[in-house]
Amino acid sequence: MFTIQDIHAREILDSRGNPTVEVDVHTIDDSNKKKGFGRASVPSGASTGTNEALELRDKDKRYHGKGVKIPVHNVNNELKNELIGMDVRDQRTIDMAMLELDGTENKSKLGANAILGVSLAVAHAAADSLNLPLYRYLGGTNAFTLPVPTLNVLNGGEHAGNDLSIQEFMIQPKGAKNFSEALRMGAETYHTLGTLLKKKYGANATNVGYEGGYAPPLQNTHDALDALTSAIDENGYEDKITIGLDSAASEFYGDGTYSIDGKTLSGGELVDYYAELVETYPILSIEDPFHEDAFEDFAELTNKLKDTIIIGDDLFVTNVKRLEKGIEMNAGNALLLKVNQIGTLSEAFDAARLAQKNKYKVVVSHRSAETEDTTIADISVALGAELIKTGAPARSERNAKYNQLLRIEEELGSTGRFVGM
Ligand code: 2PG
Ligand code: MG
Repeated sequence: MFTIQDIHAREILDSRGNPTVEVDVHTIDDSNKKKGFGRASVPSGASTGTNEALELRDKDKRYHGKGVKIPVHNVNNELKNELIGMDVRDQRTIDMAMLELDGTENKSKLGANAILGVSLAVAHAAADSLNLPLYRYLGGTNAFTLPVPTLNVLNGGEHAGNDLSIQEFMIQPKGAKNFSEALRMGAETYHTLGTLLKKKYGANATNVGYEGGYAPPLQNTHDALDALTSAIDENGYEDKITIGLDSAASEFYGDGTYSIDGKTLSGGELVDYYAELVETYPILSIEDPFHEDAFEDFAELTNKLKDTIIIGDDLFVTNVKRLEKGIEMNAGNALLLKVNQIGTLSEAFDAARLAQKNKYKVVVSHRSAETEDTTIADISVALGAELIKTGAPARSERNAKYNQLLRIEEELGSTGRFVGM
């Protein structure tokens, strides 16, 4: 038995300069007294879905209300008391015990940030106790694959101080021969894009948004996509790199219509708008093309654009119930997996398995505020996810994940196939 001996949470800062929860889990192997250790920290979103599990904050004077002393206290008291003495390998039992202790639908009593910190740190401690890399501990004896990185090189929406409605313009070097080549192609294109933006719009255009992508002072989606395709073409990658969009459309939706490119569009008109974009540019995927409850519009677009990956983020919130509804209605064909939307590793894996069983692709994702934690890189390999999105190939909280994938690629050698596509 690998017994949980101690659990300790603390408040640290994330990439936006806001507090977040970090958790340490200490174990002991009862047979030989060998110690094990796991640490994880919790990310945070800006364009959060209404149906996400609740991120508990102190709402007092410290950090303008954003302190996390309450969830930290919850880990160091209720959760710790409940879990000490349990076998760290019993991830599901541990996760379910935390759910029971919380007792609410959206983890609002103890905080999803408290629960997730423990859940992820437990997985790390179990892997360490068993002397396994995390992806192998979580992924079992699978033949492992490395996901295509989908790099957010141009930011808009809530993530940037410009007027672009669409939140994320990403590049996907899916034609690379392996992950490291894909990352290189992505980084080269990112730098070319910076040069192009500077030449065309001035040095201010290379300021960056929350996820390290450039945030040029543009207003029109076509201008952003033109800049992106120019950067791709200039590197000779037109047959190898596709484009992914995250509209995060709830953020430009109101009173039944969408405000984009100076126009006001209905859901139906937005379907046609996307169809025209896909016709014009090498777009492989569109995330949250409509607001977070627009299951019907998602279904219509999925049906219309048969070769496009339509990803549900705020729509599904990594929640089995919402994904089941989506599958039933053929709304989207891919799940965005964010561990903090649901709050435990076991539930996030349930959502991923349900997606895979129903031929939905899995896109593992960071949040716009991150830390140096690299758990999602290992999760993407453990699940055999087709894509991982974790920002631009810049800023260390983003590159921490890409760099972890480089290490995993190196370790797997010829047994780690690049998903490509
Ligand atoms: C998204 C995410 C991550 P946020 O919408 O997909 O890019 O943004 O974390 O702000 O919700
Ligand atoms: Mg999104």
